[in-house]
Amino acid sequence: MPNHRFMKNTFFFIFSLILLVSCKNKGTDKTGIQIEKVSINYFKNPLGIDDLAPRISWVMSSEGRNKKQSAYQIKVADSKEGLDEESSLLWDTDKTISSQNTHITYAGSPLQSGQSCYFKIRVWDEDDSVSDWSEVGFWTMGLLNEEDWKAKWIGFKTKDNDPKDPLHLPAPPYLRKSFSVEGEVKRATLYVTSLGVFEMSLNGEKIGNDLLTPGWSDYDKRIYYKTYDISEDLVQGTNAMGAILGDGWYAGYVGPKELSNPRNRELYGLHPALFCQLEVEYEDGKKETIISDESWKANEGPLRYADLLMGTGYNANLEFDGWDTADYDDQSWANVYLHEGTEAALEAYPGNSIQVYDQLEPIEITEPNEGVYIFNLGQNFAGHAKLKVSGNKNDTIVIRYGERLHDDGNLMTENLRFARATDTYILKGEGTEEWEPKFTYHGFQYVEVTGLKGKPDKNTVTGIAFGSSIPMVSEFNSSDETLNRMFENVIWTQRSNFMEVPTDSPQRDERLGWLGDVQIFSRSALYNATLGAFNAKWFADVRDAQYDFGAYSTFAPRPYPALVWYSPGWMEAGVMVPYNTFKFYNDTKIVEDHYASMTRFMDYHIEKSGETDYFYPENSWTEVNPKGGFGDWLSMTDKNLAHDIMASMYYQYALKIMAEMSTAIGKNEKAAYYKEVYDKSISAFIDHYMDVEGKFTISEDAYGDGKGYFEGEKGFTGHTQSAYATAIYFDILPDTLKVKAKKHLVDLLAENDNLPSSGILGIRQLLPALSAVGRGDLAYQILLKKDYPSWGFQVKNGATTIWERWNSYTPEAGFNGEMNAKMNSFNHYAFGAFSQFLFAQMAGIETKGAGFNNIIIKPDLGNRSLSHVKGEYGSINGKIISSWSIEGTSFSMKVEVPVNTNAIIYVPSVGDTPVMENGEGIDLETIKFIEEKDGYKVYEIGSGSYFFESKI
Ligand code: RAM
Repeated sequence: MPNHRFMKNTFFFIFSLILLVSCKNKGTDKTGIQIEKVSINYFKNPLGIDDLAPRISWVMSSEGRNKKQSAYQIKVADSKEGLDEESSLLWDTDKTISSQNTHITYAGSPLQSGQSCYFKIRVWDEDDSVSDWSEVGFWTMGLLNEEDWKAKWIGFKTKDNDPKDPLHLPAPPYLRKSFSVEGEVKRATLYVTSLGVFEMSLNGEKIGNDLLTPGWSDYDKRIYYKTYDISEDLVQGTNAMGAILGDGWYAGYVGPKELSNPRNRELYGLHPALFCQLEVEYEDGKKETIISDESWKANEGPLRYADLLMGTGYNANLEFDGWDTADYDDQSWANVYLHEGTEAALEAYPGNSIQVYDQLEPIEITEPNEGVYIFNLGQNFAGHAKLKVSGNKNDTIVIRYGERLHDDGNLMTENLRFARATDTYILKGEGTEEWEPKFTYHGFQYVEVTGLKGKPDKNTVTGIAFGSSIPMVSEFNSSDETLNRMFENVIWTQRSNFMEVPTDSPQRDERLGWLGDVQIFSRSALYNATLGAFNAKWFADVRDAQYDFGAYSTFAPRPYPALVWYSPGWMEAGVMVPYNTFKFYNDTKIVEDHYASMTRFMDYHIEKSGETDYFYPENSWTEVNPKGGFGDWLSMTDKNLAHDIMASMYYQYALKIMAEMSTAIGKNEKAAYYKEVYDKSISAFIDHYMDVEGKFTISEDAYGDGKGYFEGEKGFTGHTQSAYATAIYFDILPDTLKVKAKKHLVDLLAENDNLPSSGILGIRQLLPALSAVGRGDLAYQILLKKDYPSWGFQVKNGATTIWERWNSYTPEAGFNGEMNAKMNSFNHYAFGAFSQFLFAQMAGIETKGAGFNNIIIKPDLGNRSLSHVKGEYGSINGKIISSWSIEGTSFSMKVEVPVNTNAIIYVPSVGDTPVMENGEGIDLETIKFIEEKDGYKVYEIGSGSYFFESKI
């Protein structure tokens, strides 16, 4: 036995020494607190924001325990040096007594167009010692006033490439402009947007790392501009700017073929256009503005077409070297035309632009037919393939993409439906040629290449994975390899589908922001990534797509203005996802910005349900299509779960969280109102649908022959896993009924070999609901199954992302023929909603209240079949770790809690066996014992690292 006390003392001595030395080097700090990760509106050093009251947040770290912030000071100035001169400060909070370290709203001098703002922060700790100043952060303001914009909308109309092609695929215009720079440049800022998507270059180099900018919004209502600092890239004398424009979501093919009739494209406008303004500030105070206007020249180029769904065509023989450099002679180029542009509001891009996050090498190359090569990248993802080939002039390489292979080794593309997803490259025949498509993306694991002259190798194709640049902040691993892979699958699925908006799928002609899928996956997604900005951007899309009568549309953005389509369980996302986001970040601005819209939505619900005691009896949703909405979509039950039961519970949950959000922003009357409707709704609902045994019963006759309902011929029931799991998870039942509901849920599972039958409206609820009623053991059993249908079954059958359907593929039925061709994605996050259970219950990391200031760590050990689980979540306050192990009857748990937070720790422990911490009995001076409950000993701790050991 090592002598713990000795080790601890030695450790403590060495540690103090290190601390002493580092404090010495650090100047004034006596707190041991380092300020890390300063951010503005969730971004590090953002450029071109248009928020006049940006919010400042920071994360702190410290080696010590129980470290707290008791006060802060923030200084903001319009130059770095100005931070030390009283007279040039824009804002100085002085020492402000407050423990708040997130979302501190700027309240200094009014911010101006184009202004640069530098800031630094220091804090006082629990002993009133002050820390060192943080590193200096900055942000810049965008162009805030209409008059600031001098640019004009410009474009260049091009023709279709191939008149015989039934698709309309015009050539992306190339635009260019030379301009001169004379004098020392202090700052050069490019503000740019487009109708369609753009890629801009300066002196032959692409500007920035973003792809598919400026992203997708309802272009009739708002259009986002991006800001780039190109101060370092200008040269003295002549410079040149280039722009290539793609159709993107604006003018290209978007969405399912049948929804986008008749032309399936040009949903917002016919031709792409550019709008840009370069502001050059010289050291001598002179300013110059270069804008998009009639003086730009235009041409067609080597990029023959580029479409999100259909792919890209490129003819390298048409390249014009140096077209975007100063020396290029553009005399033969045409003039641009002044595009009609848009009346939409011009706003600073608030989201996370799309960027490359990984590159994948093939793990295998096969040749199923002569000259047809298939590269297996080992991972399903969204992006494109980079090509490295050599050959003769005019050799044509065709690249096709697929998620799976048929049994004969050929690419499976039936599930892409109308998306052609094909890139074509025509060689110029000069040595090794490297090429990447533009303005398109595909969902794939396999790349088929034809047209090669020789045998390819692993360098011929590289997978380029890209998606919205959301900061990834989670880690999960356990002693079960399949579970670890399931989690990886969730991550890849999230990255593939967080593509500007949260989409359902990245491969077929769909890729829409389906609300049902987003709400079910929302908490899982929030554990994995910092989504404050990404979600807030999408909420604007959700508002823009909301119907005047209050309902939220089935997807947002909604590129089909005339389409009236909404569904219970989908539309509640408009309230649920903002709520989840608020809960994760304590971001009340999100609630405030979205509140009027949410109120309108709730008014609509309340009015509709008001006719029937504020719930939905059978057959209440005959006006929607399909009748009842989509229901527990893709469930595996014999009969459909009555849509109205789910509609009622989702509505009730919306009432409940609206009450909570109303309170959070001080609207107490509204909160009371929602609570009152909620209470009425619940009691009427239970009276109607639950018998005394707590069983959901319905009047099946009310649905007649089920005509008009999706798979209505199967008939309806109230008695499904999803129904009970939802009632328990939404916590809408009184305790007596909850116990009964639990029994029904457990019985239904037993009848089904403990395999899930839920569709996408119920699946998130299943495992947490079991945990909530003390059956975490069953939740683990389900989670770890590998039989059909289960997540483990997917992994066993080669899944590297989450499938759309439980039966997307089975060894017996393959891809299910017809069904596959209609709707079958292998990269769909809805069923990935199980993964919130890994963090919230298995690792047990939850927030009490909003924003992970008060943290709960309550691991559910389930059936104890796992010997190890580790969950890590990078919260807005810093990293939270819960990592536990079981060895026989010994349990240990490593916990890390960030500075300025508290945590309630539930240590599993039997009877009166002692709990140890760091090898010793609990030090009750720093760790507060709270209670013993349900097999846990409960403690309250402050920040720091802890190591608990107990007997279980
Ligand atoms: C499918 C989408 C989505 C689902 C809707 C009802 O086409 O992929 O997952 O929400 O239908």
